[in-house]
Amino acid sequence: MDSNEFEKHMRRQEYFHTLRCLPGAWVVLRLDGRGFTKFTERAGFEKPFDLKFQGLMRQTATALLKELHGIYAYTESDEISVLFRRDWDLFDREVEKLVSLSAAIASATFTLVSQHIVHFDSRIWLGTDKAQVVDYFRWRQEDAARCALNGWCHWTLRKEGKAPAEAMHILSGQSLAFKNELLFQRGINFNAVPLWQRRGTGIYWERYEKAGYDPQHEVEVVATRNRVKIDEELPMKDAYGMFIRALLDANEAM
Ligand SMILES: Nc1nc2c(ncn2[C@@H]2O[C@H](COP(=O)(O)OP(=O)(O)OP(=O)(O)O)[C@@H](O)[C@H]2O)c(=O)[nH]1
Ligand SMILES: [Mg+2]
Repeated sequence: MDSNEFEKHMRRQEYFHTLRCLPGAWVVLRLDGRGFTKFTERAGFEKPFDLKFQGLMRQTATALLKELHGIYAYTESDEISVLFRRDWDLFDREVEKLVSLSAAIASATFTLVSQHIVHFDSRIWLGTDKAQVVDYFRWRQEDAARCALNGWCHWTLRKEGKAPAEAMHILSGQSLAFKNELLFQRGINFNAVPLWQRRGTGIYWERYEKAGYDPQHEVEVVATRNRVKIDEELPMKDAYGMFIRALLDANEAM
């Protein structure tokens, strides 16, 4: 075998390297913190929710949005979803690159800003039409609402002195009404907890006008720029679906 053949032969075993995201599909990367149940406890973040922790997740999501040229990032709990235009062609849509580099960017960013070494995993979700993408984000938002209610119930019981297994037993198989009532009896109105806890946080580009001065022509000028908006008051259900739909329409490939 000459060296050229040897090279080809060995490369063939980079078996997944030719895998690419379906052309024309909407891509969502979803990242999730590894072992964050233990990590958040060890690092002393407030349970069930800690705005400082959420701030770190938002910084991480913003880094992904910027670095990978996304159009929308959504974060809830220890996960981040990042949406890309259907004609997005970063790294030629190579699966290995997208998954490994997104996990690297998230892990490095969170580690740097928090001063704790953490890891994120990453996976790809593909949507072949806009309705599927709307469903995807509604799905993650429903997960946020469910986890928020469970988290509030679980930690309220724990703070009363119940053991983890006991708290889980009390909540197991119970209805939404039961859980809302459990909190209400303890002076917590779940509908009044901050919206970001129940609905997650959206991060996207917004245009704004920046006033400046053109020294050459000696006139005031207004330039249009893009900046990242952190939306802590996302709409929910159908209204959230319409919000996502509008974002997709605005970013439709030509
Ligand atoms: N203290 C605290 N914990 C949080 C907060 N947001 C999310 N978490 C925790 O992050 C964990 C996320 O759950 P999972 O991703 O299912 O569990 P994990 O331990 O990360 O496990 P793997 O993802 O499978 O590695 C839960 O235990 C949440 O309680 C927060 O604001 N404060
Ligand atoms: Mg996790």
